[in-house]
Amino acid sequence: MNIGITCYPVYGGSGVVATELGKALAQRGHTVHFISSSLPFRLSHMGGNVYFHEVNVQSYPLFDYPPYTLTLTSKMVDVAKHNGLDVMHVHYAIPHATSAVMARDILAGQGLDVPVITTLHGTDITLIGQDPSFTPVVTHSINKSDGVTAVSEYLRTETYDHFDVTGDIEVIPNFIDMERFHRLDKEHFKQALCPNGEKVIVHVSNFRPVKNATQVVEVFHRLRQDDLPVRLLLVGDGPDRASAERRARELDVYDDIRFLGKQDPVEEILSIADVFLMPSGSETFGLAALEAMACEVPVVASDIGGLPELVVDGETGFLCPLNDIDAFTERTRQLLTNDELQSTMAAAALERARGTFHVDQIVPQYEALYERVRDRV
Ligand code: GMT
Repeated sequence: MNIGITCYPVYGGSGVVATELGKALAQRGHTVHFISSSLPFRLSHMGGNVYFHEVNVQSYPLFDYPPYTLTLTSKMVDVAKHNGLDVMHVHYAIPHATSAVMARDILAGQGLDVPVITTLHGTDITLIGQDPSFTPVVTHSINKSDGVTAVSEYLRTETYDHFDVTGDIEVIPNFIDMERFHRLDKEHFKQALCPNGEKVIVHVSNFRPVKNATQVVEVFHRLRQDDLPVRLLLVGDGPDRASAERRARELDVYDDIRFLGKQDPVEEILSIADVFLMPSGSETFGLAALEAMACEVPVVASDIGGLPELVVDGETGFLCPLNDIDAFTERTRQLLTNDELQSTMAAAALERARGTFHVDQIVPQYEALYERVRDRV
């Protein structure tokens, strides 16, 4: 099939999922056209059947705000028409679903039938989409899509609870490419960071307030107070990085923490981790946790959102009440001080990632949906 994919190109879960999906579809023989404001950051190697179409927004003295949504719509029409797209698959409802629905209607006026699939990811539904300035247009765009998917049961329920959505929403969870994400031998790296055999805690996020990155520093401080030999690696960047750094200095643990910033080879860092911390206040799925699990790292996460659908409490890691720093500290300590428990959970995490969320298991679900909407069955 000829598949158009639109996503945010920057660091963020929905863009990662969209890009990995496009790459997997291309590997399975489809032709994939990415339509986005810049090259999606994980799309470094393009094969012969992967194309990128940049959306160039025009500025004009009259525009206080250049109308990106309209430029994107026109680009979708152009790409669909000239490349014979069978389907347009958009990731994150705002404004991608709106543009795609408009593009489909324009194409229909020209005698072309190009259905729209919208994948709901997270804050498009749980946060920003619920703002009254967006709700009517998000509801309309979902209802007018030809197929709608959500990345977890939790997100599906949230959508029905907060929007007047009338059609079916299919749950297709996020997935993992085990060829890339698996535990690598990174002994030299571990040795350099932990010369005395210290354990390693890792947190990966975009440091938005919802990720509660400062809580990771609080947990680490409590573990260090008991002289536990442990180091903390913080991967990513964003608005809360400065406050996390400040808190680390206040608590006098800065020297035992490495703020690594944005990193592409996350799997190399995860390969030396003993525990992955995700104290998020909201998480529809938790892709970063799945990447950790694939690298045999047990996850200690908040018991909220879609995380219970990923992390099996007491088996592949632990779920803790939201904002309960004591519980996070205690569960992390258990894993760092009990090697047998840690390795049992590490193996179970790998098994869950491979058995339930493997790319080969999930991508065919998208292909089946594309065929259904294309054939209107
Ligand atoms: O908040 C982010 O990390 C970005 C956000 C997005 O929509 O781009 O991520 C959401 O989608 C990811 C991929 O489906 C999920 O794994 C994340 O859990 C979800 N983030 C939130 O719900 C906060």
